[in-house]
Amino acid sequence: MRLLCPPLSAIGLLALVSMASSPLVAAPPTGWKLVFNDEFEGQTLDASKWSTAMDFPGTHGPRYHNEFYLSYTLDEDVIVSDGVLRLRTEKRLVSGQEPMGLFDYSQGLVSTRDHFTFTYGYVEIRAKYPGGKGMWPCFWLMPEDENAWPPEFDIAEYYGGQHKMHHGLAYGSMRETKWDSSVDAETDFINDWHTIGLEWTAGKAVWYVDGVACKTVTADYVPGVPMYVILSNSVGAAGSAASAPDENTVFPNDFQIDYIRVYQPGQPIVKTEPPAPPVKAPALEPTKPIIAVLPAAPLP
Ligand SMILES: [Ca+2]
Repeated sequence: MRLLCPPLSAIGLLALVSMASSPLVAAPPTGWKLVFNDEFEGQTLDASKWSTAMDFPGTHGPRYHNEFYLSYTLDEDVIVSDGVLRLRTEKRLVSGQEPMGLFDYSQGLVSTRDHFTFTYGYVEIRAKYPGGKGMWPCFWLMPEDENAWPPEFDIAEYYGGQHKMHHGLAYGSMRETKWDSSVDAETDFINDWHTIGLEWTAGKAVWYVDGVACKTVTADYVPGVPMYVILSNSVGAAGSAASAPDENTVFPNDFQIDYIRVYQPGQPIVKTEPPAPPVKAPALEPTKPIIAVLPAAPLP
């Protein structure tokens, strides 16, 4: 059952349900069809669905994001076992080739770029996040057109240094990027498994955690372009939103994903333009009242 923003009185009930059973599983909108999924039931990553590197403007290559990160992407940090995708982050000296350089940490990352993109739909993962200062795991969408960023959906981006989950949408332009963001500092994403989803339709996006809508954006800046999925487990640098690791951050650690599923309606979602304003009728020339002037009646 799809749950919308619960009234306060229902939150206690939801908490009881969550404690008493497995995490609530969000369902796609009624009638929507599964168009992409990976249950991670094999022993290796399905190369027909995923790449283990990424690239978009502003990066230094497919295996290193930017100066806000300390981690370099390695294929060996992408592990599939026991029905779960594990994106591992490890503290180790890495001699990078793309770009050249020495890095103090490695990370696992997978991307559907070149394999699967979609415009509008419902995408959901069931996941358990790593915690600790400096950890920066993320479930996000990026535009297929690498020269057209933003948009960017941060469906669930965890700032380990702040103990906060970020749900956000970047829009605007490369020069003037704006963010529509909210933060969840209450839900325990580290010790518990949760379903996290985004329902993305024309002009509207709704973020779900365990089937409960936790953020809604209704705006012209909700994108309508093909986007692809990235799942990553990164290490932040000092000054980043996640901050840098300290001596208490545990390595190695895993961003664990039980599944990813993408659904779309049977009929394509078409963005409809708002109706044109009514044409204002031209003002009529004021007309003079027609007054019949009757001859004065003769006095009796
Ligand atoms: Ca699984």
